[in-house]
Amino acid sequence: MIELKFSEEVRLAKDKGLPLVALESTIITHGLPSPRNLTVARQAEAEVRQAGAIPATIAVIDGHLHIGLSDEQLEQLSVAKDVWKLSRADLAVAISQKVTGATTVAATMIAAHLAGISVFATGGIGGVHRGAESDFDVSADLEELAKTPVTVVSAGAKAILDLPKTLEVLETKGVPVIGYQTNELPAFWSHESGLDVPLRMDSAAEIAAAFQTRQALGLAGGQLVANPVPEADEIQASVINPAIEQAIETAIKKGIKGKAITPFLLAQVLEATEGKSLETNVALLLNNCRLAAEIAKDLS
Ligand code: PSU
Ligand code: MN
Repeated sequence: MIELKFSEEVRLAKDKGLPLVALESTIITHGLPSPRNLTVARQAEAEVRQAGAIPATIAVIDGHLHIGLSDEQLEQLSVAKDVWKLSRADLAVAISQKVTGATTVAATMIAAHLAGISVFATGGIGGVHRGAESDFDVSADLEELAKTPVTVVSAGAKAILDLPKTLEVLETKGVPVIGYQTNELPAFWSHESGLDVPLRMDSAAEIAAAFQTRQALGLAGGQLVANPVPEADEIQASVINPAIEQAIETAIKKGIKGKAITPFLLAQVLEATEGKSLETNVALLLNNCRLAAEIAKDLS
């Protein structure tokens, strides 16, 4: 077995059976600009604690799989260069090659499950990219949701993606997509996608119960919670969509694809909205941290 490096706080929480919430690290290294990334990483942890659970930020540092990072480690990661972006395909390689890597939704789910953590808060999951019918770019996050028993709290899939196709793939893979207090699939920066969310729940307790029932049925995989961005913080779909379309056009012109595409599009949208997309991204992440903590409390 791979040795998991638990932080002191997470180890104590596990010993006492306290509710835990996993947090990813790709958002720190590839999703948000420095130095704001460090502030946000700290805020996300603080939000989980404030809501009564213990945060466990997950990353591979010098080949060690860390479950919970010290503040110094968060700081190091926020300025580190050449950090790998780890999905399911990369996790074992990064550990065996003793490198430093940030975990995406897929890799964070794997690590959380190994660590006995069943709730995870992120911003938006990866999904089916626009144009996937020709380039086949479908995030490994979707397959992971089908395989690994973790409840992932998101603000939907990032609106840079093809949301109808993302929903179809999740349905095919048997992943429950649960709108939290909404019938519409939220679209990350805005609450509006024009798409119906397949399932709806209005309380954290219902989400926790559905997870436990899935386990009791012996069904593999987790669930995706789609928690709309708070209305005060959202960017209207009519404003964000042109910025996204422009960003995608630029990416095509520059030939950007694969692992680089998501960070590139996020950075382009940030520029086009003069930083407003970043504020919205932070607000929805913190909102997801609060809901994840509630679910974790109901599960423990
Ligand atoms: N959501 C954000 N910022 C991010 C990501 C999600 O607000 O940086 C990251 C997540 O780690 C997600 C990854 O798993 O982007 C998806 O990348 P890809 O499309 O290459 O699978
Ligand atoms: Mn991809």
